[in-house]
Amino acid sequence: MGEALRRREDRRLVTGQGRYVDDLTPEGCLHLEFVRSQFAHGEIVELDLEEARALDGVVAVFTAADLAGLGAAAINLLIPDVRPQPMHVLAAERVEAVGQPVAAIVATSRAIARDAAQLAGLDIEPLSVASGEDRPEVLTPEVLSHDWRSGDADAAFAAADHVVGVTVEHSLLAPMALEPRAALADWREGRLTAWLSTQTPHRARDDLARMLALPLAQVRVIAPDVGGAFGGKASIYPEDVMVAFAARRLGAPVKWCATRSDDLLAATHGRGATTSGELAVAADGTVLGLRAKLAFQLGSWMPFSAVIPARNAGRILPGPYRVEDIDIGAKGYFANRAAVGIYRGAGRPEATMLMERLMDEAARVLSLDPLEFRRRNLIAADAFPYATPTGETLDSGNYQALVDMARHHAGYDALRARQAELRRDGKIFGIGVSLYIEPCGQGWESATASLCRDGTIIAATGSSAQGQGRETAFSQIVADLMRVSPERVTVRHGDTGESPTGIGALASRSTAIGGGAMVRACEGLLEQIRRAGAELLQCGEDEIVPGDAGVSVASDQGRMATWEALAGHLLGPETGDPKEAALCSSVVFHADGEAWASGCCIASVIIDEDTGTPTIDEVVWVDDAGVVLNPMLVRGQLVGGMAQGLGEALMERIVYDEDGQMLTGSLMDYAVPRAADIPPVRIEKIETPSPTNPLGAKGVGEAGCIGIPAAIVNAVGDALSPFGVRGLQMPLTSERIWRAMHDAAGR
Ligand code: SMO
Repeated sequence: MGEALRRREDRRLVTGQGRYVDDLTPEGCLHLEFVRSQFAHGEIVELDLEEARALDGVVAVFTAADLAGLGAAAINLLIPDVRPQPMHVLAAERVEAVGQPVAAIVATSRAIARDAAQLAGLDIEPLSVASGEDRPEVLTPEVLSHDWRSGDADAAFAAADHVVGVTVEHSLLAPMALEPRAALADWREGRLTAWLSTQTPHRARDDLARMLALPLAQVRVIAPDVGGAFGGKASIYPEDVMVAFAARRLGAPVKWCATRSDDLLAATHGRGATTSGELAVAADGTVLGLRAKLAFQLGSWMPFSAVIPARNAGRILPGPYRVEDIDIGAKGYFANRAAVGIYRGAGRPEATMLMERLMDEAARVLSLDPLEFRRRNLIAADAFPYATPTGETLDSGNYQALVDMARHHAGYDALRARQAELRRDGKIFGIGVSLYIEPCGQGWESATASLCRDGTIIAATGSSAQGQGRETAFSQIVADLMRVSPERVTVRHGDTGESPTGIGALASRSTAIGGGAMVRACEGLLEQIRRAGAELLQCGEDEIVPGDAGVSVASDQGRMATWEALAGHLLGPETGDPKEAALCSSVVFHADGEAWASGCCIASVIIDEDTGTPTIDEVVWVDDAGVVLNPMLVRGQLVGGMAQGLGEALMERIVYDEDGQMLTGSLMDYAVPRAADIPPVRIEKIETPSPTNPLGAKGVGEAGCIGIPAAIVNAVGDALSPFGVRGLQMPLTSERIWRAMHDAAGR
């Protein structure tokens, strides 16, 4: 542990040996395609599928009438005061978003299914469209409301020397996985097997069983290789359920794979929040109070984690700062659009952006350096565990050290001097700072560690994988604890038929909680190995030493048994399945509270005067992910998150027109960062171990999406401050920046 072990997945994946859902085509596989609504809101007047049904190769057509009696998908109602908007697998009388599935067509080939879908006669009478904004005149029913209050915010604001306010608009974003969504289902001998591109296979199994009214034991969900998810594959979708239903009804394998445009239109979106806040500050630079209103668009139905972004944004809003008196309210609004769910960061980026923009505004009003102003208000390093005013417990951290290290590695004072120099030369250069905290999931995960007949170790986890290198990380844990080489360890995950129950790969929780479970499972297995080894080698249990070859006796290294011999001793001499378990330890690990990662980012940006194009000069970033298991995997996660964070700050945006039609339905119109957009980044770390799990680990998966956008936006704000430009909204495209500079010049 702690070594930059190379990813064992990569040879397979980069040589085209990966197996994603679309690579699986069982004998006799049928293909499903959807007829989708072309209106954002309306009554279905007519749905004529006769022509589609008559097309050669069409096997079946399904409408909502065929699905009567289907159960409901689960929604996680972690906060009260939610009016759940259920998922409809197929629209019945009414459509509520463009792209909503209305009918399903099953054919012998994908091309025929698509052709048949084009032949559907779908007539919709349009109705007025809710746009999900916090304005009653645009028909936006409120479906969620929650408050966090502590101390006396009114008194704090009354006592303040200065009050600053900021409003931030987060565009809707696409959690852009390389592999779009995909589902394949087969029904055999009364059992359903579904291969899904999912980050939560056990949850998907539970949903499919409930919705199709099947016992859990008759449903198996397998996540083969998953090409990214980022929150967008954490909930069951109408398409998944439809594929499973059709497979069962037809008694045949049925497959559906989304196109990129299908996903832009109908996969869950992220962000889409409008936040506004006020900070009360004293003349000496002390933050006294915080007020905020957070408005989240929730789209036309709620995926499992729909309320999580609003909940996360509210509960972490004060960030790493000491603020006792707070009044925070979050609301969620229905809209005739795709569902909005978690997307890498899930409310944390929204909280960080608002708080960090407020901190910059306050520093400006107080004429204090933004880094110095932040430092004065940090929670002290000796104050952990720290009870936040929103009711959370921050387990550990050292925010002063983050700031000091970032200041040092960025050469902050020299950077400010360089800024002054560049400005004298007429250049537009800005420096932006942000601090973030990152809660890394709650609850439990499970693991099973087994010694097999052939002397290998199988480590099965309830956690899942979507490309992060889970097999590498978990084999590293097992190898370290069992004192064997990682090659001896096989990691199993993502198959409800052979891995223990679990929550999945999300919320930056996999290493801390899933890895914590693996540690406990290995400890249990080692105990069994000591007992069995002592019996075989005729010594005390505490004399047994594990090693790559097998177990030996501490006082006499010559006395040893290979792993195979130990397994054979336990299982008996008869030959059997080489993967049969001779010893096995299963645990469900409940984390002792939540682990909180943190970090400090400093970004410098230069803006082209003629075009407004922002170029990030450098990012200097100090992250505290607790004890690091594999620094190379951590760096990959941080840089990947940074790329998506940069996308939010500078270019990404889903656009709907006022009729609810999507204007960004392909990658011709929706901009994602490319390799050339990624700036030079220097990443340093501190390690404050988390006391909540046996590894001392914290999450890293979402940090880049949380901390980086605020640093970039603050850097652009700093660059444009001499122009009197303030409060520019994301994405900070060349055009927006250029217009703001010119509008300011014209005033
Ligand atoms: S947005 Mo993540 O998959 O919790």
